[in-house]
Amino acid sequence: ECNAKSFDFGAYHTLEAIYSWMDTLVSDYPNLVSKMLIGTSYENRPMYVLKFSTGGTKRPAIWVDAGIHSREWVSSASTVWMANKMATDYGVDSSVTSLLDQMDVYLMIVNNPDGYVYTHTNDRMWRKTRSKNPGSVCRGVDPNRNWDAGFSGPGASNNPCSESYHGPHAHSEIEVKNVVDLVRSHGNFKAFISIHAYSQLLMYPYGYVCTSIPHQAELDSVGRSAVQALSSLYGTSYKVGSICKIIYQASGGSIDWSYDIGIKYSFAFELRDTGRYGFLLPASQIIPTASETWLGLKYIMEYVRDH
Ligand code: ING
Ligand code: ZN
Repeated sequence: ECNAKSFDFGAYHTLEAIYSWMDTLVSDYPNLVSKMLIGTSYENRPMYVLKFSTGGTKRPAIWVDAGIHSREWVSSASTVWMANKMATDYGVDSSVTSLLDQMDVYLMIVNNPDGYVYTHTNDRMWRKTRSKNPGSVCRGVDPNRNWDAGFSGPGASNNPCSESYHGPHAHSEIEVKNVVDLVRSHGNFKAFISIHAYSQLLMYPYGYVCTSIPHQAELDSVGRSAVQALSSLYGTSYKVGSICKIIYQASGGSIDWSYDIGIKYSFAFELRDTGRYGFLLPASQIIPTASETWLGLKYIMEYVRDH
């Protein structure tokens, strides 16, 4: 049995351990945190979102997801730490308190639970979902090529055996569809932030084209300030830019979809490192990574609250 105090934030955990820690967080902070079941995965695992709210109905909200790519363990591990940080800071830290007095924050810690389990049991480097592809021996769709934003365009593959297979149609993956339905039915998200690893980047749309978005100047400046806050802790260096210009052209990505449905503050983080350990980032770096990322994320959330 583990409670929030004995949970080791500096270790990587199984899905089961993360899910049971969520229940502890909810029971420790019942007036702040609730657990929403937004659907089930392809292999019928529950998909949970932690909702941080101090009241109201459909307050303006911030969406944060992690673990859409299952091998990017530090993304989910950092988001666990940040969830705990937000819960413990409410009522103590004035910026977290004023944020949660005005807005709701939704944290999805494991967006691809089937893939996450598979990385623990079979293949540490698995990235995609685990759905079956008719007519192919290869399984899985890249859930970050599956959104309805330039779907099946450049930077995605039509080969089911590819790591960047876009799937048979937009939102074919239940893990993507469940998020799309929640975000659309809520209707009041002001920011949509997806957490990946690795490369140390803070990105904004677009990935599906290399042209600039209408809010390029604003998002670039918010991104630069966020990265400045992040770097202030340990000097970790981050680059800021559009997905297409800073990493590669990629169609069907989540933050392009969120931006195109009108969520202006759409960002994606690529956490540590720059390739020395890559996806196999040592557990000793979880808390430092989470702590610095929190400063960048908090900057974005405060900016969104004030604009
Ligand atoms: N990188 C992201 C990927 O899906 C990305 C980069 C982010 C593309 C957002 C499109 C939109 O390829 C990793 N590491 O997964
Ligand atoms: Zn990723």
